[in-house]
Amino acid sequence: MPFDPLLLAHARHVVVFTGAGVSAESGIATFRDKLTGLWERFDPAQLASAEGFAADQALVWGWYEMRRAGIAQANPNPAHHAIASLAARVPKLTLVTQNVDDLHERAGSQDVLHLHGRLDAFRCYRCARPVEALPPLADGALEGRRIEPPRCAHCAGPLRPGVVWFGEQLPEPVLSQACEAAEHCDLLLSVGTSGLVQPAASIPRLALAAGATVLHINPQPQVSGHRREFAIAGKAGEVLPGLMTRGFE
Ligand code: BV8
Ligand code: ZN
Repeated sequence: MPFDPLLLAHARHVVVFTGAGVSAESGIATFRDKLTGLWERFDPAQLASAEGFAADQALVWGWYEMRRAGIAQANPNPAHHAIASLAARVPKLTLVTQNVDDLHERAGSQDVLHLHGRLDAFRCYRCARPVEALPPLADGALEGRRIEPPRCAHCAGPLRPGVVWFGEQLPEPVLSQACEAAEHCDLLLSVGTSGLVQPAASIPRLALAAGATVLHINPQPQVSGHRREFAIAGKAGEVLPGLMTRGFE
């Protein structure tokens, strides 16, 4: 039985849970896409870790600066805009993202719960002091090269991106707020995620177990066969605008 878009109009509380796929049509590579250039021989999980950073700070900092430069050049796509407009159409919407870009915010979404932190925040790797002013992007960052991380003004330790690396705990109260929303919503839209990274990937299952309807939007959706779990195979930037139209006819 297909998903009934009118569930959107009748929803009391919608959770939108996004992954890298929601930014794919903005030109941001997903984690499923093979790494290129200097990083070709690495798995993202190796680079996105404290061990990876400690092993080669310039390689990892250069990778994040290339991504930061790419995000700065990217624009929100119709999926980000559809999600931002949905917030005005339902009584309550909680947006939970695994993404470290600011494209949801640039599309107008507010109070975005970033489970894995944000790439536009930096702190000292050694003393953890947050850095207020973002360091300017180094020349050649977009092309991708090794870049020595700037130093902390307080302890001269290297700066690190404000993202959650593999092996690091997810931020609180963000994670608890996301779980709370999943357990109290009546509809969860899971958009552009492979569902491989824990504990974030458990959010849709929490909603399903608590009685919500879950809809996956993904070119290659995976569903468990649960009677309240649905999928629409397609690109988020194409499916979401249509869903918004049909959902509020
Ligand atoms: C923790 C920030 C413990 C950094 C990220 C074995 C089993 C289970 C778990 C583990 C395990 N071994 C280790 C773990 C734990 C580990 C983990 O889950 N590993 C995985 C790889 C097995 N998790 C952790 O380490 C977490 N921390 O567990 O801490 C702990 C506990 C107590 C005390 C101390 C420690 C931390 C995980 C966070 C890692 N950081 N990001 C950075 O960005 O550099 S994760 C990063 O990868 C992203 O944030 C995202 O979450 C994930 C990628 O997932 P997706 O977003 O889904 O993207 P992906 O590319 O995978 O998929 C894209 C999807 O989009 C695809 O399905 C595609 O079909 C679809 N798509 C493509 N185009 C479109 C589209 N969809 C729609 N429209 C399109 N146009
Ligand atoms: Zn410091």
